[in-house]
Amino acid sequence: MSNRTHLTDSPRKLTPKIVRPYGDTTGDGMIQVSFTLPLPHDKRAEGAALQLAKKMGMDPALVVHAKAIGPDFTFFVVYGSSNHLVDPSQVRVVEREYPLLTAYEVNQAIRQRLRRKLVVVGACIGTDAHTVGIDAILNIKGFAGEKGLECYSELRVVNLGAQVMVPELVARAREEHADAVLVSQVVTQKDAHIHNTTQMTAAFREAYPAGTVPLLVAGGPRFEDGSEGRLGVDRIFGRGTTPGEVASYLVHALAPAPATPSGRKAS
Ligand code: B12
Repeated sequence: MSNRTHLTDSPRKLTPKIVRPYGDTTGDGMIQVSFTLPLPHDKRAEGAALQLAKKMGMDPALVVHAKAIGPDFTFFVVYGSSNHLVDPSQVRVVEREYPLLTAYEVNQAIRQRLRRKLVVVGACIGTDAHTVGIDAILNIKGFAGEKGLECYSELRVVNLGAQVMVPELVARAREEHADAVLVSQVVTQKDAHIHNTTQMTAAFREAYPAGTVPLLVAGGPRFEDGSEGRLGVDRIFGRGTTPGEVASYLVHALAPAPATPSGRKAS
């Protein structure tokens, strides 16, 4: 499963209303955080780390690790009791909105409903060179025991690889008559993933007549759940996504089951 997991408990187990983190004894609130301060490593820096921990609601707090990273920075690990409470009933969970299909079902659905191969163009855009994630989804060898999209007989996959500039991606998507464009963004420094993705979606909307833009999908470990609208993409996939989830989504979005007379979708 991806980041979109069910938090619902088994019916016999009741979820406690309020919880605190657990360290040595139930509800002791113990947590561990790590961060870097732009200070040389000395006693003052350790005091500053504790000051930050207290402001974050950790009390008592202990510096359990401090290491200089060059002359002007120190990395800390702080362990302590958080005085915040967590209310699980207030958590909003985004559920997967489509059924998981087998590879056979994906191929059948595309063959029967689209009557041609579904074309997927994928790339790691901007200066991002982290291709392991997109390759896990697209390459035959796949991920987590599942074969990648290249292995599906009814998908034609064009993987453009790393550091693809947006104009090149748009041009290639047009040339290949892409039904779906899958982009990966792993680097999040200075919100690069957000800037690159919004630039990409704007470029597609400019290049294609309204209503003909391919399905735009972004993936990477640090996209915020539910930020599709802000980024202009149809779907975001996060940490731990498997190729089967993506293939099932492509069917859901591009080759959906026709509605039956009762208004229900046929399986
Ligand atoms: C391997 C790696 C590299 C390799 C990349 C090799 C390659 N060909 O990909 C190399 C050594 C080149 C590299 C370089 C750099 N890296 Co690096 N790298 C990593 C590392 C260790 C693993 C990333 C990885 O492969 N994960 C495994 C894959 C399977 O997971 P994933 O990417 O999350 O993909 C899954 C999902 O997110 C999703 N997914 C991802 N993309 C897509 C796309 C679609 C369409 C879909 C549906 C799903 C999907 O599905 C995948 C499978 O579940 C991470 C740290 C870490 N442990 O994550 C740092 C990390 C990503 N790198 C980092 C950095 C800073 C860099 C450099 C800037 C370092 C430097 N100073 O030079 C450079 C940047 C190079 C560049 N121009 O991009 C930082 C990024 C920090 C940040 N906030 O952005 C990290 C987090 C390390 C760190 N903690 O500092 N890196």
